[in-house]
Amino acid sequence: DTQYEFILTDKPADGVALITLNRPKALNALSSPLFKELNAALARFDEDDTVGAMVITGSERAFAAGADIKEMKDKTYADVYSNKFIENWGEIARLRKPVIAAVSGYALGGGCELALMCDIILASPTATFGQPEISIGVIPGGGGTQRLARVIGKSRTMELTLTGRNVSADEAAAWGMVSRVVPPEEGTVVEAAVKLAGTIASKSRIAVQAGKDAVNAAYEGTLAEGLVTERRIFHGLFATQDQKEGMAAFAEKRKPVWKHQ
Ligand code: CO8
Repeated sequence: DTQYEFILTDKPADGVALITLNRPKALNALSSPLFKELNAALARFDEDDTVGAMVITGSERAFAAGADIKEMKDKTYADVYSNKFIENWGEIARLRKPVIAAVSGYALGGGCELALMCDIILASPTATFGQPEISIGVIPGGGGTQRLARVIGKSRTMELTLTGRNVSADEAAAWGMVSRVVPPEEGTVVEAAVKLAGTIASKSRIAVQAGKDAVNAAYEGTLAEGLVTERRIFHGLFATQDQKEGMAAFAEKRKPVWKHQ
């Protein structure tokens, strides 16, 4: 895609958009210009009716080795505070469509946080996660302490945040940080993520969006609030054509034809 300098975009399968972080020499360090392009591409695909799910990946060596330390090193408190540095990097978490992180190699610091902002994380056996910020005199700033604590608990999050040690793909899977490690015989982690995205894209878009909203309610609020939210969204889907079609197709023993409304 000629309109971007630091990412590549593609539509590798029906209903699937793929964004590849492309600063290989810097191990995909997340600079402001890179994130601007990433947000723009994600927003474009979120609006694109031919896309049902998105995949973000990096290179084999690095998903992303963190925010760009060389860009950050001379910034002052006034710079980062008044310019709301990295605030709009969280826009990924507000997209309507599901985003899958396909992680190979280093997912460190902001790279780990970027993966955690996605809805599903698939890991290659080489994936390495960590929040090494403590070793450069700071702490995670893109949700690492918050999202990790919800996903892997306080004790593990404290250990990672306070020591900066890395976690292997298998350990991340055992902790529930990633949905699974893709074994080599299944192909690359990107291929597996594109396949998974294709499966999601083959469902009713409106039901998928509702499912994402409902799961996010579990992640963000209390159980009581979440149960109410889920039931309201479930009830709401009875106003859609896809609920009528999906249930009619089941009763008639045929495949549903989604209208996505
Ligand atoms: N920033 C800038 N450049 C980087 C970064 C980075 N985070 N990581 C790697 N690079 C560059 C290196 O400087 C090097 O460039 P050059 O060839 O010009 O010297 C090139 O990438 C290759 O890296 P290495 O030579 O270091 O490769 P190694 O295989 O020896 O080591 C490591 C790989 C272990 C990943 C190592 O590069 C490393 O430790 N990187 C830094 C990891 C880190 O500390 N990350 C956290 C950064 S702070 C942060 O992310 C704050 C988050 C803010 C919120 C973001 C929300 C999304």
